[in-house]
Amino acid sequence: MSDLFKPGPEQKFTFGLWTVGSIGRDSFGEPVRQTMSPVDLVHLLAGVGAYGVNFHDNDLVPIDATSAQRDRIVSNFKNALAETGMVVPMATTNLFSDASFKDGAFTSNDPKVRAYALQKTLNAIDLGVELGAKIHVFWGGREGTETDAAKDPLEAGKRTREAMNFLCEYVKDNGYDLKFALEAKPNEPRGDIYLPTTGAMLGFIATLDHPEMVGVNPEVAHEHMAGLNFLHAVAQAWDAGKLFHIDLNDQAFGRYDQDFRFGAVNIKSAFFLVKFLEDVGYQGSRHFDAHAYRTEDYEGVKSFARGCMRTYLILMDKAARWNADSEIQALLLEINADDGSMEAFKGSYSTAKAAALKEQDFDRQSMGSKGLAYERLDQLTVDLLLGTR
Ligand code: GLT
Ligand code: MN
Ligand code: MN
Repeated sequence: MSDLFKPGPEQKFTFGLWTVGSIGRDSFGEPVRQTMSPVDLVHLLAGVGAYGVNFHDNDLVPIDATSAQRDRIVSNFKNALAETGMVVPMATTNLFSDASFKDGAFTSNDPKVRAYALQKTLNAIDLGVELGAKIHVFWGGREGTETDAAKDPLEAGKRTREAMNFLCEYVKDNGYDLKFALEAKPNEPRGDIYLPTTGAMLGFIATLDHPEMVGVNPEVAHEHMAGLNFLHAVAQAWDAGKLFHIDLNDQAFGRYDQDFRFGAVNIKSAFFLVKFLEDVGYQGSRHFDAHAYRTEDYEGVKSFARGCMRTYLILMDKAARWNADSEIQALLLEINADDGSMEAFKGSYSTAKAAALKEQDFDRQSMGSKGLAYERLDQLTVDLLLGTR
């Protein structure tokens, strides 16, 4: 593979322990790969050139570990990080696997489950911070319903808000340098999950006591499952100053939660996403929340991980070419041409401006009949992506 597409620390490419560590279990089939230890996974990731590794509390420390076992596991993991130079930018809490969370964690109707979820998250925050994490992700996979007879959506919202407010205060109380990133998903494993899109999360964050501590972790596959344009969700999050983290993968529209290798399905949307992140200067982790096909052994898992990063780097190169392509840029200039005749109507409101605007004649026919050359622009993009340009 050419050096041009060699990952480096500047891209902050990260993977979850649960991604390369996926043993390929699904609802219809048993595991197809042996479980690898967190320490071995750190070495695998370092070997393929990743920058960092993220984890759920229980990816690293089993849910029933004693505190002596926890300390030994954490110390071995720290050694592996030191040996490989890998870092832990993000940690998260598993609030979905254990049977106690079958009807949700923060939104459960059972106050004991809600309190346990809080306790588990406090411990997971401590664990993440101990290993250097600056972001704590919240993915509420079980926070939803199959029947709305079971849970009151208003109550569920209040419970989630109360939990997030409590956890923000805990972070402040302990002086941690930590922010939260909320990850939306429309469904799976629940019939419907609350706050199903990144846009819904952004609206919810504004209702918290410390909105400045909380942003989003949008995932390609999750917006695509909802039939939405991922780039638009990311742009809205960026505009709001809330793009704290991102989960990159791929997913065919309308399918189950596929979590495929980045760029495996829709190259054009992956391209515009990479171009956006590079153009705006996104500085966070580029986290691949995906896993290898179930057909693969661990060599295939490495190919999967290398592929995620390589595709990102190729698309970065394509984005630079797109920005430097004179024909594309000339078209963009033409599309965005401004003859200055509307200057008087731009900017903020004034009574005089509104009055003048009401007097202005517009040539609707010429506006409506003008061709916009988007067909040419899109084909130039396709040519560029297919390597004929
Ligand atoms: C789970 C989910 C992901 C989340 C992870 C963080 S867990 O794999 O499918 O989208 O990001 O909890
Ligand atoms: Mn997913
Ligand atoms: Mn995710």
